[in-house]
Amino acid sequence: MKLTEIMQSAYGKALADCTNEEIYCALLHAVNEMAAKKQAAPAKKKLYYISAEFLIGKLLSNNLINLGIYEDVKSQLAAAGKDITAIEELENEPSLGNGGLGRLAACFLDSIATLGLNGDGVGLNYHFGLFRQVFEKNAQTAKPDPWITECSWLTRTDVTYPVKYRGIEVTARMYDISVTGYGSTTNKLHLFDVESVDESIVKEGIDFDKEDIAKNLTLFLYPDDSDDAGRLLRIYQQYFMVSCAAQLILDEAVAKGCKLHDLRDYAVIQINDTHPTMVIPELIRLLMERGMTMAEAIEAVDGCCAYTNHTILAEALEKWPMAYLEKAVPQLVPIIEVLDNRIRRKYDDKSLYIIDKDERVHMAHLDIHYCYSVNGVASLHTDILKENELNNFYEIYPEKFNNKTNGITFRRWLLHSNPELTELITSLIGDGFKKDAEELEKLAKYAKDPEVLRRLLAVKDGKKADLKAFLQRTQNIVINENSIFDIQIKRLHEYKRQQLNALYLIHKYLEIKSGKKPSTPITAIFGAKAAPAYIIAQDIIHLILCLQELIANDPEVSPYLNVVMVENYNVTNAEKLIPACDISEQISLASKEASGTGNMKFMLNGAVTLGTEDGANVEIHELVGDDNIYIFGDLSDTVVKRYADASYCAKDYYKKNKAIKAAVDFITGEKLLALGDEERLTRLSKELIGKDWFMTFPDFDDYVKTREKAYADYENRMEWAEKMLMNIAMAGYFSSDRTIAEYNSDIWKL
Ligand code: 26V
Repeated sequence: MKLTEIMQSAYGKALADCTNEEIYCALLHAVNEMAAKKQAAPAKKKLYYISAEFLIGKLLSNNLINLGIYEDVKSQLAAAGKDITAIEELENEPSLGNGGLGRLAACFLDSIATLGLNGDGVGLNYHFGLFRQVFEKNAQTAKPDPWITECSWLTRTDVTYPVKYRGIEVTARMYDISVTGYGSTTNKLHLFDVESVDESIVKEGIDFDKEDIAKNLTLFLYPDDSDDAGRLLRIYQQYFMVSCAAQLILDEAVAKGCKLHDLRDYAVIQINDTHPTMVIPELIRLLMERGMTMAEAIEAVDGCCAYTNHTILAEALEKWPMAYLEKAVPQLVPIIEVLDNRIRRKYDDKSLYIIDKDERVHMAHLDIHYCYSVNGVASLHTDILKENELNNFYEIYPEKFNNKTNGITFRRWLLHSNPELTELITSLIGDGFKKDAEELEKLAKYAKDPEVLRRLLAVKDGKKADLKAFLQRTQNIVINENSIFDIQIKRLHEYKRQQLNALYLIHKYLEIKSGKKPSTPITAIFGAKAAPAYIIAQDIIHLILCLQELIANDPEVSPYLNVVMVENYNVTNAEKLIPACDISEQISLASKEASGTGNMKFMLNGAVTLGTEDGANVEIHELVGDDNIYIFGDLSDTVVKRYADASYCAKDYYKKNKAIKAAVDFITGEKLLALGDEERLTRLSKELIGKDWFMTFPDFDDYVKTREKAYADYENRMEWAEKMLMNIAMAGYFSSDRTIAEYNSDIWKL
């Protein structure tokens, strides 16, 4: 790629005279052209990864890296006095996902393309991604986050489909984003949009008219589903997505000679969580439109679909009232009834039915009965599905259940976000690990090499200084780069237990006040968005922001402890935070976090995990061994039992444990009340003492003890560096290339 020529022909100017905006736009087009040339010839069988979320993050540098031209472009820009990072910053992040599930889908697309597999993503072209978080008066407010600009990675295609609802029909158009594989072929992410969408109906904040489907269908990711109109809109969105996907799948299959009875030889559909579940009845409906009987259509769809479960939390499992489906998509209702009747005729057990006694459709049940594969996302999670949550289904379909431990793409989470560490690794073991991540294990032989360990610490120090500069520049926050960076970044949810971290920080604050000072200062960093309707989650953010203010203004404490809540946590921030981390907080209540993927990103960047035996932490623990991780807390069996016999009483712990009582009382003590909102702080304190549904108190003492041990160990820099190195060396297993290779060999068989 010759940038001078590209700019000359695009703008008739020398590269040095072009604005960063012009360069960004020209690079985008050049990358798209290069990517298009790498499209593979269509193969017979194709994977369709359908997902309501693809949290792809910024694309420019990712694509430059995958096309193998990042360094070249960077130096051509530098020669003309241009800084590639300034150009990268012009790109809006497409936040088309809520968190782990959407980010996983993005990592998977990267690996599917990298492995040269014939598979595309299918989703929705939300005009506003997840809300932009702004802190006002120590509380979260939500603003719309538009991302589509004139110069966009989206390419408008000629593909359009009609989508019918009760009373209205809309036209869908397909937009494509190229997915570049690392040194490999290019695939596609197909995002469907409604032609009649109207951004002008967005009112205050993220409020909009939820009734006007033709105008609002693709405006927002996951609109607030706390009211009926919101939930109904979600059904309209899901049906729009799967109807488009199903029409695309059938068209592409027929174009390749498929006779429809043999659909399974042409298409495999991965259903990412239950959001795309309606693709099953929709495919059946479309096949009937094309002349099949219902029995034939059900038979044809059999063997096409596979389902991934991403949570055991009951409140997160979708159950749509039949009345809603009647209102929005009546054409699916008779099909779902037939699918349910087939199950009722076969089994007595009501817990297996698709439609329950309250006339609600259990989307996960539909998936499990009519998919040929059901997978969990980490080994503990899959075991819990099999033994507890979905045990009745496992008994009848043991052959369907399988585990696919999640993974992350090393191109974004190492090569792009941490080039300094990438270079160090390459200088030691060569660059084979970029394609075969397990080669990282070769690093283990340097575990006792003081020179290597010193270089590793120097890389970490550099990334900490980078983060400091980033936070100062973008958020006006100043942190001490010589402190321990202890980081918890993820969606705010009670089960993830940011409140446990906050209780520790109060405990530490009280200790420092009483004269017990840490040897090395600590910076506790949070990043988290809370669903706008999730009140307690908002209260926890409020508590953390109040603690941040209290400590920042206390000269007795702030030299030793600081709390920082990063505003608007997103993929772009994560890319800066993760490489700078010393201690990775993965403290969910055991059994509740299906996998986690942040834990893997931190490990890969040489952070040491402080965590519970939950999700993929269990597998990290197995890989690195006891010496290179800090594990605390009750095991999932204990937790599951405690829920089953309802034996947990938070108040007993509060009364008996002085440290817990002191920390909880502090929430409603005069210091925080002087800064914060009494209603919020009181509600949170009551919730903890009266309920503590995610059992922070039973794990509190062990958490404090283990966190102190980690801080004490940090003092021995060489021993700590060895832990860092061993984490990096064992991270290869968590490459999404490995995960995708497993999906392909066990499920897709492309
Ligand atoms: C959704 C909801 C929505 C309603 C209120 C409560 C609630 C709780 C959790 C969820 C999450 C649903 C699915 C999800 O995002 N799962 C995440 O998937 C990641 C990728 O597999 C995995 O790493 C995370 O552990 C898992 O939480």
